[in-house]
Amino acid sequence: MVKKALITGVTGQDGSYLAEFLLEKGYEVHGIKRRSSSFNTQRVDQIFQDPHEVAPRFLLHYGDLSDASNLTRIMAEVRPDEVYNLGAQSHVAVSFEAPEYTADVDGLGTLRLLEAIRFLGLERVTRFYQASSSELYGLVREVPQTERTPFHPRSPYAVAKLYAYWITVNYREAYGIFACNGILFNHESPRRGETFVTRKITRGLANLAQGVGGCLYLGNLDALRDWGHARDYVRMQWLMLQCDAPDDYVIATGEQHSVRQFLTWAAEELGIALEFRGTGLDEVALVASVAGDRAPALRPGDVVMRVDPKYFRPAEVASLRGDAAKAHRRLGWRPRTGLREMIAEMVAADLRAARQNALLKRHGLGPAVAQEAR
Ligand code: NDP
Ligand code: GDR
Repeated sequence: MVKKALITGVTGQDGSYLAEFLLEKGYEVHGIKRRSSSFNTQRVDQIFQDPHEVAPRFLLHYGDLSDASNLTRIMAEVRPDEVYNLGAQSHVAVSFEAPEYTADVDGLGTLRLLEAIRFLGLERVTRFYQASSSELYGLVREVPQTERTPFHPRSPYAVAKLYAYWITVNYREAYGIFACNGILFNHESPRRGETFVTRKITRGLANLAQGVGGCLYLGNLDALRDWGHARDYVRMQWLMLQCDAPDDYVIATGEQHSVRQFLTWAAEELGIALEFRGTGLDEVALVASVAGDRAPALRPGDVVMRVDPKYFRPAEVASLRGDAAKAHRRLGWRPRTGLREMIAEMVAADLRAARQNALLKRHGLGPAVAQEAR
């Protein structure tokens, strides 16, 4: 029998990698996508299959985590062996601006899926993965963080995810559903949304290097994060649902770096050495030297980054570093891609796009490059 998986958030970074991974494993993959006024399936276009084919193995359904009847209907139609709940308003800063929506989608959305499993009597049929987050730890209590570290969420996003975490545990204990939380630390890739700090940096610097964009504006450069590669992390999402018993796992690299360090290494991939001057809100990053042919538009002394208080959060999460020993011990999981390797991959992808942008610009064509994403 071909296994069926249902993925919420299939159009996002993780959803697209997970769909590819499960298709390679022979699954029939169903994804829930939101209706939008313009196409929003770029990340899964490469695995699209003609729905008129006799037996397509990748199918998309319109849906929304705020709509219980819609989710229940899709669940009843698909009767999945595995549900991966990756859909979310996933931007921490945006959650301060849209707290109620974030609570509805990220918190109650999880409940709606679990209730659909229960309502349809699928408790012994459907395994459930919840995309929990290192943001649950919030205020630093201990470093590194493990499955036993107490939670102290610091944003409406994290508070919503805390509800989702506990409702997943509760449905496991109350109804015997095979439900797992993956407490994932930050993971990135060339498919990362453009407004998360890593992608904002790699995309912004690549455009600057090619002369199609202005200075990069960032917030807290001292924030410390444990950054891994999304491709490695979706493998673990699947592994968790293949165990004999459901449980919760931290997924992390165990290494920690600052936003400033990430910026420095991303610049190095473009042949740019940076010099930081000033402190706090007056800190800037200038080009110290340029080598090679990847940054023809930059000269020593050019300012590539300024700090903008707009990007500081009402409450910050200062330091995250995870200990994934349990995942290693029980599931044999270890990350495969190092941070420098991942930065090189992200910069290379954004450089290709930036060169194309520069070409379009030279011909008076093409998109205006908005540097100042969130
Ligand atoms: P993305 O922001 O790239 O993807 C989020 C997905 O959720 C998109 O497909 C988006 O659709 C969809 N979505 C948003 N709102 C709704 C809604 N109301 N109903 C249905 N779908 C919706 O996130 P990632 O892929 O990076 O992360 C996947 C999950 O893992 C998220 O839940 C995130 O919170 C969590 N997480 C992520 C980490 C990371 O570092 N990446 C770390 C820990 C947890 P659309 O494309 O239409 O916007
Ligand atoms: P995070 O990721 O909040 O950790 O949530 P993000 O990349 O947004 O921020 C990381 C750190 O960088 C600092 N920062 C900036 N962040 C953004 N977005 N833009 C900036 O200009 C900027 N300047 C500095 C932030 O303050 C923060 O400290 C991500 C999301 O994927 C969540 O869904 C997920 O749960 C967590 O990772 C784990």
